[in-house]
Order: sequence, then structure tokens, then C-alpha cells
Amino acid sequence: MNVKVKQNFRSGFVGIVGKPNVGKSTLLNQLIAEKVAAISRRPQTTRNKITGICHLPGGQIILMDTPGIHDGRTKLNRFMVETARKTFDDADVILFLIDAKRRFREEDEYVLELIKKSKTPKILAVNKIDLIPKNRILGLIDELRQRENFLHIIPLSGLHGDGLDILKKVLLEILPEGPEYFPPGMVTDCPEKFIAAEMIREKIIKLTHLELPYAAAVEVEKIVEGKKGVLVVDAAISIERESQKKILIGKGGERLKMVGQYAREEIEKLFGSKVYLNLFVRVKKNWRQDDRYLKDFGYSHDSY
Ligand SMILES: Nc1nc2c(ncn2[C@@H]2O[C@H](COP(=O)(O)OP(=O)(O)OP(=O)(O)O)[C@@H](O)[C@H]2O)c(=O)[nH]1
Ligand SMILES: [Mg+2]
Repeated sequence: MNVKVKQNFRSGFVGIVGKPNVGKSTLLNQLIAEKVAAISRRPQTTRNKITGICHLPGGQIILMDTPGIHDGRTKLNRFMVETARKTFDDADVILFLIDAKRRFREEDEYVLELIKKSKTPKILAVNKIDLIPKNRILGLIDELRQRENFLHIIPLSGLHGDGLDILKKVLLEILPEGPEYFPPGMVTDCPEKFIAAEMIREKIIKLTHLELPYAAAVEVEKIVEGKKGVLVVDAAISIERESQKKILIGKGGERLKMVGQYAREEIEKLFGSKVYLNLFVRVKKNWRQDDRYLKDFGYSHDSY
């Protein structure tokens, strides 16, 4: 990597980890003021490591959003948890997120036991404080302080932005002096095709989760410039069974049309230009248990 060294500039990598649904991806997007990570109210939304770059006057915080750590059984689940675990030692700081409303649960304890094995410094962020009364926050922090010796405990709301300035300040103080890894204005090093695919997957989760939980994978196959600067995006959605195809497409194609419309709006924001989105649906039998498909979809550590 070609890096620039500036005086008094701090930089480094922060792994955002926690159980599913605590708000890791929401926090990443807020910190970089751009939407690169898919968000949903369902657990297990994020499947890969997603990088976001937060540019500050005194430095650069490179955030790594990770899949929620959980006890899932499919090969896909195992890939997700392994992806999160791999960041523990790659990071300069581990940012462990919990949900204030749910307090500290068994699933959080499980994550804590895992991160304790890493020597990387750890910060606890108590997210979603907008959901609890203000006068309960201090009590909760005291309780958490007794549980483990964290470097800092920071209450915040990723959704509403409370506490993020303090979080950035604290992270920057911990990070070492270092180079400007990425040029100003660059918010992620994830490929555009990957982020566009995540936006499509997010809409599929929103519109079909109850009937098709976790069944879809999305690959953006092509992005080409068409007439009048319109970007033509071709994406394939893979599902596990023929019967799921009907559910995804919906009566008269209505549901797939909605997925396409919502995803297109999101991708237009991302690229800052008009987009024409073509969606294809394919059946890849039991792909979540098939090494070959998992690799094709980028859910394999060999594919890096
Ligand atoms: N009220 C409130 N809701 C939040 C906050 N942060 C995130 N959420 C909501 O929590 C849900 C989960 O958010 P995500 O960012 O997808 O959570 P995640 O930790 O990335 O989840 P996985 O990728 O499944 O591990 C969404 O409905 C968010 O809108 C917050 O600060 N306050
Ligand atoms: Mg996520």
C-alpha cells in the first residue's frame, strides 16, 4: 500500500464486534457519514467484514464492521463468526458493542469471553441509549465496569449520533501515530459491486425475512455505463429452493419489483447517478451448506 506520513497524525484499525443486531453496521455508517453497510431489524444481517474510513483533522480511523457473533450451524454461519474473530488480532482496538435496552446478556458474555483471548485493547460501547431513560445510563455503566476492566465505557446512540464525537476522540487517542492509509474522501475500500449487492440484499431482508430468512445471496455481475450516463447494474439473486423463487418474485412479479425499486434508489445515492437495475433470480440448491457456492458468493476465507 502506498502511504503518506504526516506529523502528529494518528491512524489505525478498529474492529466493531458484538452479538447480532446491536447496531454495529448502523454505527459504521454514521461514523463515516455514508451508507456502505446493510442494516435491518433482523439479526445476522452482516455477513462479511466491511471497511469504513473515518477522516478526522488529526487522523484516520479505519473501522471494520463484522458479522454478529452467534452460535449458528450452517457453513455460512461459521464463516460469519470466523470473519468476526479474524478481526480481533488485525485491529489496534476492539470496539465491543452491546444494546443498552437488553443490557448484558448471555450472548454478550459469549462475545466477551472470545475477545478476552485477544491482547488487543478493548472499549465497550453501550449502544441504543435512546431506548432507555437517561437516569438509568450511569447505573448500567457502573454495573458493566464491575464486570470487566475495559479501557473505556462509552454510552452512545449510533442511530441518533449521541456520543459519537466522544467515541471518535477516544479512539483517536488510543490509535498509534501512523500514516494516512487512504486518501481524503475515500469512505471504504470495499468494491462498488460488493456494496451494491449488499444494498439489494438489505431490501430482500426487509421485504421477505419472515418467509425467506437468510436464504438469499446477491452477486452484482456487471456495472456498465449506458446511455446518458445511466449506470446499468446486473445482479443475480440466489436462493436455495424453487419454492422460494415464487415467494421472492411475488404475485405478478410485484415483490421483486419492490426490491428492485428500493435497491435502485439506494444504489443511486451510492453512485450519485441514475441507475438501471436488472435483477435475475436463480436457484442454487442449499447454497448455505455448499462450499463451492459459498466461495462464489464471497463467503469463504479462500476467496480473499
Ligand atoms: N433505537 C436505536 N436503534 C438502533 C440503534 N442502532 C441501531 N439500531 C437499530 O438496530 C437494528 C440493528 O441494526 P444493525 O446496524 O443492522 O445491527 P448489527 O449489529 O449490524 O446487526 P448484524 O449485522 O445482524 O450483526 C436496526 O433496526 C437499527 O435501526 C440506536 O442507536 N438506537
Ligand atoms: Mg451488521
